[in-house]
Amino acid sequence: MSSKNLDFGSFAQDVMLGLSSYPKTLPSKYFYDEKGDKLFQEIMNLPEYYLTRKEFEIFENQHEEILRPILNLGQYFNLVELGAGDGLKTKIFLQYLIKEKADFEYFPIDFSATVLEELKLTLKTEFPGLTVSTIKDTYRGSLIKRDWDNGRPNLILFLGSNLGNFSLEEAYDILNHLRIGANHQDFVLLGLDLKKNPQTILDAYHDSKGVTKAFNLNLLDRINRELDGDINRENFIHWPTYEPVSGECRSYLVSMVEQTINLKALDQSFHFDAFEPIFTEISKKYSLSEIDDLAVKGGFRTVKSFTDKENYFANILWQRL
Ligand code: AVJ
Repeated sequence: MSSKNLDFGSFAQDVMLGLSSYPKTLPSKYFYDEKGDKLFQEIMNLPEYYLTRKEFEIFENQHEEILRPILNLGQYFNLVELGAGDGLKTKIFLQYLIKEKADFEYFPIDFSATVLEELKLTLKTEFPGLTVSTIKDTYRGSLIKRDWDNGRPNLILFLGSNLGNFSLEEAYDILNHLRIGANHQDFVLLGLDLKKNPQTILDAYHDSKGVTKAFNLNLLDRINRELDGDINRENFIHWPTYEPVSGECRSYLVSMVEQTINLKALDQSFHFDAFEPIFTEISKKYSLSEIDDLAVKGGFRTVKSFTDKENYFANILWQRL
C-alpha cells in the first residue's frame, strides 16, 4: 500500500478507516464532489425537501430584522459563511446589505472546490462591487485558522441545517470551535431544521424521484472513481430512518448480498455480510428548547429566533459572550 494515498484526513484514509470500522461508516462531507454538488442542487428543488425553501422564506420576510444588530454597529464587518454552497439564500442578505450601503467583506467557506468556483463567478456578475474571499476548508479547519480575522466584528452564518450533520456530542465540539473562532460580541446566525411530523421529515430524505438515493449512492461511485474500486452500486439500497426522540434522521447504504469489494488504489478489500449497513449521514432535527440549550452550553446569548409560518425551520441569531 502506498502511504502517499493515506494522508491524514484524506478521502482515502477516511474511507479506509470507515470501512474497517464496525459498524461501517463513511463521512457525509464526501457526498460533495462535482456529481454530488449537482445532486444536492436537485435535492434542494425537490417538493419533499422543504428545508431550503423554508429558510429562504425566513430570509425573504425577516432579513431586515435579522441583519439589524450587525448593521447597527455602523462599522465595517465580515460576513463569514460556513458551508456556503451555492449561496442562494445568502444572496438575499448580500442584496440588502449592498442596498443599505453597508461596509463588509464576504468570506464563503466550503469543502467543495467546485462549488466555491461557481459561487465566485456568479457573485462577480451579480454583485460586481462586492469583495469576496473564498476559503476551501472544513468547518473545524476554518474556525481554527480564522483566515478572515482582521479585527473587525463578524457575523458568522451557519445555515441550511448544516450543523444537523453532526450528532449532539459532535455539535458541541463544533460549537466550541465556533466560540473560539469568534470574538467577544460577534454574531452567529444558525439555521436548524425543527422536529415535526416524522413522516414529513422521512419523506425529505426518501423522495419519490430517487434523487436522495442517487446522492447517497454517489459515495460508492466516488470511491470507485477516486480509489479504483469495483463496487457494484446495484448491491446496495438507500435506507433513511428517523428517530423522533433524538431527532436523528440517519441514512444508510445496506449491502443486500454478502460480498467483498476491492479498492485497488489502497490495495485493500472489505467484506460485507448480507444486510450489513454503511452509516453515511446524520441530519439531526431540534426543538426550539433544545436549541436554547445549545446556546447556553455553547457560550452564546440568544438575540432572537426566527421561524417560518409553519414552524418547520428556525434561524437563531446568537451573540458570543
Ligand atoms: C446540506 C447537510 C443540510 O442534511 O438535510 C440532503 C444534506 N442529505 N438530503 C441535510 C442532505 C440528504 C443536507 N444538509
